Amino acid sequence: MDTLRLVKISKFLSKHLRHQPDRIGIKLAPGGWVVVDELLIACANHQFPISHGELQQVVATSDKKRFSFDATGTLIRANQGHSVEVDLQLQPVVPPDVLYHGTGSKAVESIMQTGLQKMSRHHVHLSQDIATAQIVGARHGKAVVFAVDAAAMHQAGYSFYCSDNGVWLVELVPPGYLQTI
Ligand code: HQG
Repeated sequence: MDTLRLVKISKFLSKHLRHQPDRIGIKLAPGGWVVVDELLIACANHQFPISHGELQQVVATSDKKRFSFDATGTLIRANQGHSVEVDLQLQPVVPPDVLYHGTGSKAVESIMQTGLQKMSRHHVHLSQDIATAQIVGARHGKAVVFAVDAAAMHQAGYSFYCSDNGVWLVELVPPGYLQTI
């Protein structure tokens, strides 16, 4: 499959598994799961037929492991990034001492005042390495990377979650735990 088709399918799946399942008449079960066969029928019914093979290839090759099948391969979900109400059933885990968040330079002042907010997503997204944070930040203009004192936040009682694709998630990062690097 060519890259263009791959990206197109990935975007279509992101849109409907994270943001607008209603648009193609699917419902996310707890955990964000959708029956694969139902998804493929819904896609075909909405002028976007995807073969089972293509779906498997997109899940396997997505640069950020955006989607997962369950153990049986009959269910699929987006690993994170939802804006619709969904309980991903993630378990809180002890975070690494330091995590990183990349943003655009224009947002820095506001973030220093009100902290990192989840905006339209369910959580604030953090990464374990600076390079990833830089790439995420560059999506918003000139990238600025914050170091997050996750150890202190954990100590203070904040819950951290790690999605299937290694993105760290937290409800909020107050300004006191942030430092630009
Ligand atoms: C900023 C992509 C002003 C925040 C990426 C960010 C990631 C504030 C933007 C994933 C703020 C929200 C998530 C405040 C936060 N004042 N700006 N108080 N608090 N912000 O896209 O973290 O392609 O919702 O810094 O690779 O950029 O979707 O979050 O710049 O993994 O798979 O508000 O999305 O992955 O932007 O990106 P986003 P994000 P996917």
